[in-house]
Amino acid sequence: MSRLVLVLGDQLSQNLSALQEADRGSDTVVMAEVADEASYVRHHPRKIALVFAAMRKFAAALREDGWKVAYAELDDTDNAGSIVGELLRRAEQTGADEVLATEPGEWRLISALKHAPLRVRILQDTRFIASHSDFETWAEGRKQLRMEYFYRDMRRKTGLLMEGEKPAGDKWNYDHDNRKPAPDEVDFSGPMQFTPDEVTEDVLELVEARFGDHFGDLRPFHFATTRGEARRALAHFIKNALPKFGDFQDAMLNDNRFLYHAVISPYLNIGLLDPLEVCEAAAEAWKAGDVPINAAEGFIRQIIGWREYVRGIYFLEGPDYPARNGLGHDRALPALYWGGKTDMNCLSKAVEQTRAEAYAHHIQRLMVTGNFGLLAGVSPTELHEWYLAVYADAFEWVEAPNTVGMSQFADGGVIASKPYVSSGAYINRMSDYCKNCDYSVSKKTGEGACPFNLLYWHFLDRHRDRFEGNPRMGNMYRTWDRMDAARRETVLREASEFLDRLDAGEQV
Ligand code: FAD
Ligand code: DLZ
Ligand code: SF4
Repeated sequence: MSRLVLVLGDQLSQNLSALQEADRGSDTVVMAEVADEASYVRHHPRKIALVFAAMRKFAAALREDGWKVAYAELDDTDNAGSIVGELLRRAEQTGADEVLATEPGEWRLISALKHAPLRVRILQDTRFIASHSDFETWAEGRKQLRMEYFYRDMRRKTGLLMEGEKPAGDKWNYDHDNRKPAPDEVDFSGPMQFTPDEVTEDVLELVEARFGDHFGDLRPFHFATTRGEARRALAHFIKNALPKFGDFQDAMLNDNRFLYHAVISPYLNIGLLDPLEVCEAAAEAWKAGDVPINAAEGFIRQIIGWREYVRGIYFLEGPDYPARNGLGHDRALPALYWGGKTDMNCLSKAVEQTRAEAYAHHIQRLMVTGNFGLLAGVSPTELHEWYLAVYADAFEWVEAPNTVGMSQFADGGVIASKPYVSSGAYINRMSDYCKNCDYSVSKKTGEGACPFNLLYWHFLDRHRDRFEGNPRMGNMYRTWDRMDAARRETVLREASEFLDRLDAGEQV
């Protein structure tokens, strides 16, 4: 009997476990652009276009390699509209009696496959360095699941930046050197851009017609859509930006959307690049003397550390994780996240570039849009859906732990040991946003005071019971308590008034 081999839109890797297990002589690969996947959140049009264009080219490459591929385009009249529907349709057409699938990166789809009226064999996704059982073994018996210790194990396991048993340069982590404020000039022209070919153009027209009303600019579309292109984009980054990646990793600029960032997460997450090949390229550049250790280590840590760690947490914590709301936040997502006008320049810039690029770098996501959501008490579920929709690299296994856990502390502290909150001072130190803002970052209260300054204390005050005993937050509470009572009252009143205006839909 023949089998079906499911390849999802974020499983575009030749070494996918389902493909390795299959027989190209007798099995049929099933790939499908389906309405269900394209609309479970209102994805940024550029994300949909990236996934569809890369899927079409991957299917063509598989056919060239001798695979039979049953591919459904979104507009095919008999398209069943869902992954399981497509599998059923293809099973009927081919007479296949089993489906081979690599585990999807989202509980929703795993459950759909498990409940499908078909025999589905779900295989491990071996494109990660840590398997589920590796992560469970590491997590077992630990009171706190801190990324740093997991990361050291991943360094030992991969041998990356290791000198025998010791870390290169005798230090595991060079983060201390990686917090330089924004530079005056950036000598990197940004990620490599690719001109759409005919296949991509067809997809762009389809996406324009079907999803043109979603938040986000579809064009210009310059993403890599094949493995070959993604490898060129990686090489371009390693040569031209990695040397300064570490220094300016946390910086933000009004007029530069990418600084020295790689912008390879979409390619890693849909399978065009392999995490180990990416890290090996960075380690080689360090060995060749082209890249300083703080840059190579900082970059590799993001991938074998953070990326693997958040995946481990997502699968360890279970299907309820994305819906957690440990701080009981329930404010509706403000319209400014969808491009509504705001006088806060940092938010305006972060959202504007999200619309234009389907990309913002980590500190923009964490310390601008995330920080504001947390300080303002926005529902973490609404924020989670927003992040999942608007970024080209957003897939639930990686997005939810970053949003619900790291950014919103809604998982009760599984990921973060304290909430990532800051006043305007941090944003001012790391960016030039405040120079172009209607608010004044140096004003703590009164007309024109930076809203982050007000909301920061409002957050700490309203969550005093939860955080006062946190050893990393004691100083903050002591500073708050040293302020005179009238000042504290003014801060809290002005913060409440600001939140009332936000709720009323006024421009803030
Ligand atoms: P670089 O800064 O150049 O880093 C290199 C690579 O490291 C990235 O490509 C990425 O693969 C990896 N990486 C870095 N930080 C993380 C992290 N915290 N978790 C996982 N991988 C990381 N990343 C996603 O890939 N998808 C998401 O949906 C996503 N959602 C996020 C939501 C929030 C609220 C926050 C705070 C972070 C989120 N991140 C997400 C992590 C991070 O912001 C992005 O990986 C990074 O901005 C991607 O851009 P880059 O390729 O230029 O990264
Ligand atoms: C993100 C996405 C989109 C927009 N469309 C499709 C699709 O039509 N077909 C498909 O197989 N995959 C798509 N994807 C990726 C899936 O949503 C992804 O596999 C799951 O969210 C699990 O990570
Ligand atoms: Fe953002 Fe406040 Fe700076 Fe304005 S002053 S850019 S609101 S941090």
